[in-house]
Amino acid sequence: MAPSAVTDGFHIVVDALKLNEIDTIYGVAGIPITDLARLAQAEGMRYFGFRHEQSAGYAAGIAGYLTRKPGICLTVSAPGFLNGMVALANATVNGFPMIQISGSSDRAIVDLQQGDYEELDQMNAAKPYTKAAFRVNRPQDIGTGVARAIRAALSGRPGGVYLDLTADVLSATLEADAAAQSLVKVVDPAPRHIPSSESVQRAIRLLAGAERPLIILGKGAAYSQADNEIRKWIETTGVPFLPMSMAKGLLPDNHPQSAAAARSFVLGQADVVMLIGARLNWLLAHGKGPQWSPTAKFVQVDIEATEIDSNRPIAAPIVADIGSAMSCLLEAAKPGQIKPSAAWLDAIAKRKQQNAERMRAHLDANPVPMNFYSALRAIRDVLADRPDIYVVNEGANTLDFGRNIIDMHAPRRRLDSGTWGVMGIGMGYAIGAAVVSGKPVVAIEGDSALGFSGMEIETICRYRLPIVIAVFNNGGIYRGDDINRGGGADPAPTVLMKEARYDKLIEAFGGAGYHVTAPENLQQALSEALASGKPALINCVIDPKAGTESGHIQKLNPKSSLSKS
Ligand code: ADP
Ligand code: TPW
Ligand code: MG
Repeated sequence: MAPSAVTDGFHIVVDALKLNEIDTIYGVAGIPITDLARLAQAEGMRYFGFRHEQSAGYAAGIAGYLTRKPGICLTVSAPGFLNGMVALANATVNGFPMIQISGSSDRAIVDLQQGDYEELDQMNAAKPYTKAAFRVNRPQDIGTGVARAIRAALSGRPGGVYLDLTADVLSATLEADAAAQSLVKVVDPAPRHIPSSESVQRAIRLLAGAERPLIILGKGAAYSQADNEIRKWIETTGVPFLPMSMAKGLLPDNHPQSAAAARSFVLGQADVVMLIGARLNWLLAHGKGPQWSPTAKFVQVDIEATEIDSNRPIAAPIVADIGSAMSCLLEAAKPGQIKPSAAWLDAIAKRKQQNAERMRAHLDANPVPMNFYSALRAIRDVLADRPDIYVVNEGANTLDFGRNIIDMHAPRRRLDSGTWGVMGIGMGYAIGAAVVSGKPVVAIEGDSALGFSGMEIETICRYRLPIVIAVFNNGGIYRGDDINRGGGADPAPTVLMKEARYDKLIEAFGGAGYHVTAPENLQQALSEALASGKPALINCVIDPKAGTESGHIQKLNPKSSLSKS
C-alpha cells in the first residue's frame, strides 16, 4: 500500500485562510512563523512585511474595517506578539474585525516558566484586550481555530481576535485527507440582525413627535456599508445629520442636510437624537453635560445590545444591523410622518452660515509661517476633485483641524486616530488602505504622530505604494515653542526638532521628498506627488506657535501650577 500523503500545520493554516477567502497577511517574520509567511506567499496570498508589528496590526485592522473581512496580522512569539497587541486592542475598541495570529513557544516549558526562547503565556495575556482568544494545540484543530476566530471577529460588533499557534502545531504533520476534512468554511459569519417591529415603531413615534431631530452617524454606520439605505433614510425624513469623524463622507460633507458646521448648536438644541452606529462615549461628552440638552431623548441603532443605556437612558433602542434597521424604518415610516420643524432647519442654516464665514476668514489668511488653516486649505483644494483618495489623519491640532477642514465626499475614505485617540496608526492605516483599495492615500500627520510609525516609510517604498505623507512640522507635540521650566539646556517635554527634514527620510528609500514653507508650494508638491503615483513625503513647515495644547480636548488635560502661570 502506498503511504498516504502528509501535510503539516503550516500548510493547514494557509489552506484554512484561503478556504475562507482571506488573501492578505500583514506581519513581521521570525521564529516560528517565517515559513508560514513564505508558504502563504508561495500559495498566492499577499504578504506585507513590516518593520514593527504594531504597524502591521494597524494595517490589518483598517483592512478589516474597509473590507468587512478580518485583517490578518502575523507575529512572532512574546515581544512580537506584544508589539502587535496594541493594534489588536485598538481594533477591539474601534470595532474593526482583525485576527492576530501569533506563533508561540513550547507550552510545557511556558507553563512551568522554565525560560523558553521568547516565553510568554500569550493567549492569557491577550484575553483582556480582545473580543476572543483561542489557542490551537493539535494540527487537526487548526481549521476549527481559524473558523472560530473569523466568526468571533466578524459577528455582532466586530473586534480583535487572538489566535495562538504553537510552534509544535505548525510543524506537526497530519495525513492530507484528514487535514482537508478538518477545514471549516465559515457560513454567514455576520448574519443580518433584523430589528423587532416594536422597536422600529417606537423609534418612529419618538422621531415623529420631534421638532428638532438630529441624526448622528458613527463609524459603525460607515462599517455597515448600508450607504444607500442610510442616505435614503436621511433624505426622506429630512432630518439634519452630524457625521462622527470616520463617518464623514457617508453622505458628502457639502450635503445640504449636514449640520457639521453647526455641531455645538445642534447637540445643544436637538430634542430627539438618533444615533446610528455611534457610541455616546467621550467623543460625544457621554451624551451629558453642558453640550447637550438635558431633556433630549435618544433613538439608538446598534448591533450590540449592551451598548444601549451605557451613558444616558435610551428611549428607543433598535438592536439590529444597520442595513436591516434602515430598511425596516424606511418601510414602516409613513410619508411626512417625521418632519423637522422649519424653524429648526432655518436656525441650523443660519448657524452654519455664520460659522462658515468665520472659518473662511481663517482659511483665506496667508500667515508666514504657515499655520494649520492655510496648510490644510492647500491640501483641501487638491483633494476637492479626488473623492476616491483615502485620507489618514493623526496628531492633535493636525487631527482636529484636519477633520474640520478636509471635506469628505465618499464613504469610508477618512481614517484617523479613532476611539482611543491613538498616535501611531498613520503608516499602518495608510498601507492597509492602499493595499485593499489600490487607490492613493494622503496621510496628514503631526510631526510627533509620524514618529510612532515613521520607519514604515521604508515599507511604503519597498512595496511602491501610492502614499503621500504630509508632515505638519510645528516642532513638537501640540506646539514647538515650549521651554524647559527648570531653565536647563534639555528641550521641554513637548518639543521636537523644528529643523527636522522629514523629507530626507523618504529620500533614503528612493521616494520623493519635498520641503515646503508656503501653501502654494504645498499644493503643487501634493499635486505632483499624487500624479506620480509614487511614495512621497512633504515636510510642511508650520508655525511652532500655531497649535493649542491637546488640540480640541484641552478640557481633558489636568494641569499643574506650571501651566497656570
Ligand atoms: P464613532 O466613534 O464614529 O462615534 P463608535 O465606534 O463609537 O463610532 O460606534 C460604532 C458603533 O456601531 C458600535 O457601538 C458598534 O457596536 C456599532 N456597529 C458596528 N457595526 C454595526 C452594524 N453593522 N450594525 C449596527 N451597529 C454596528
Ligand atoms: C500611543 C498622547 C496625543 S496627541 C500627541 C501625543 C503624543 C501628538 C501631538 O503632536 P503632533 O500634532 O502629532 O505633532 P500637533 O499638530 O498637535 O503638533 N501615545 C499614544 N497616543 C497618544 N494619544 C499619546 C501618546 C498624544
Ligand atoms: Mg506637532
